[in-house]
Amino acid sequence: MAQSAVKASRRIQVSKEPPAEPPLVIHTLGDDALRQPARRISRVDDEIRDLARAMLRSMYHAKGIGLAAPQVGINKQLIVIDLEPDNPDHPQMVMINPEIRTTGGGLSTYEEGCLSVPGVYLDVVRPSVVEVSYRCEQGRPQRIKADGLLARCILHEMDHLSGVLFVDRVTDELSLNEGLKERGFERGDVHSIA
Ligand code: K1U
Ligand code: ZN
Repeated sequence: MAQSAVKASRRIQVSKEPPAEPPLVIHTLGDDALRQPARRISRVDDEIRDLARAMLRSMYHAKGIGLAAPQVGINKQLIVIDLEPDNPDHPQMVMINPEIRTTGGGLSTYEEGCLSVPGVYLDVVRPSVVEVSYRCEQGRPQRIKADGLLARCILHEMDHLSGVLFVDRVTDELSLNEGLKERGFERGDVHSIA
């Protein structure tokens, strides 16, 4: 294989057209797979890149802007993000073994959703800015300082890697109970963080 072809196969760029069928099934609140801390990835190889591609396609199918491997039942520290799924020129992000380096910028509140708790949207307070180190799909170390929706999405996806769901961080008990009931989820499956 030519060198350029080898490099291209290590890059991740999948069609943003939602597939008719999702390659991977997304687990929902109450499923134990969502509560396991994810394992570090020791080698970034084709298997990991294929998983990232399948996760991106599943995310586009579900109309989300992010997805973490535990949501598709895979216990690995891998997340994918695309804040503009309708924009073909907006980059797709793959983050392997992400680690929070700093948080700052005060706190902000945002109404979050989660593909693992479909139809439930509730306010969550998080740091406004986050600095994260990770490896990209080619295994190279990266560092990013994010704010706005990107910071929000990174923190939400990194929670998934620790077995934490956004509903665990909701402090408005009344809205939480209503939102869960409306969508048929059990309050007992939420592990509220004090
Ligand atoms: O992890 C996930 O379940 C994906 C989640 C990411 C996320 C959304 C909002 C705030 C924080 C994290 C979703 O994509 S849920 C779907 C959703 O809320 C949304 C979809 C398209 C545009 C904007 C939001
Ligand atoms: Zn989620």
